[in-house]
Amino acid sequence: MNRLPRLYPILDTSCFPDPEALLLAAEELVAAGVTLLQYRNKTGNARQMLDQALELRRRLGSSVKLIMNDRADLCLAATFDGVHVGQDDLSSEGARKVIGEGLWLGVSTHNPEQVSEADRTSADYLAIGPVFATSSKVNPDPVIGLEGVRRARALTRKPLVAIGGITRANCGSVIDAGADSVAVISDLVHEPRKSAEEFLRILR
Ligand code: 3NM
Repeated sequence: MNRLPRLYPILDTSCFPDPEALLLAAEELVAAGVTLLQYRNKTGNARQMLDQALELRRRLGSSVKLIMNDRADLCLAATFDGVHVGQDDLSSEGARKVIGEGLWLGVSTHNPEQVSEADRTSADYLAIGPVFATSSKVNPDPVIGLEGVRRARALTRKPLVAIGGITRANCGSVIDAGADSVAVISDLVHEPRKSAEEFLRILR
């Protein structure tokens, strides 16, 4: 896996009124310079998810890395570049078996024990969070703060993605705490292009 880009936007279907709005946001993010995107759909059925994922791939082309949340099977079916699994999804070993060696595997962690455990897997990168309070996730784990990012940094040499409540106002401090990249949902929803350009300028 190459180095992670500083900004890792997540397109969560619950933030958009319809599939077309999500696709337009994706195109705006790419126009801003985004090169890595996650598709997250916690409510749709598999058929809807695959249709939308295939359309994302078709519209964005192959130069953007696309990561499927949770569903290793749909990652393959949609010709995505990787899958991201949480603590309640398929295990990293299970996901790796489905996607094979070549594709990216990301794993969510929320405390030092989970970081150390995920560090021993074949995951290509680890996510740690929530760094700050977030309303984009149902039943989020306790907030870990910048100290939680520093602690995670000390426990793994894998690329580290910080997530949860990260905005243009606080993203610099998250990178300074040791994260390689910031994953963002809400602060990219309104005016995706302008917001992503600002993130990329701050994190350059
Ligand atoms: N996972 P926002 S926090 C999807 O802690 C997700 O693992 C988290 O959205 C974790 O940028 C989170 O709007 C939500 O806070 C991130």
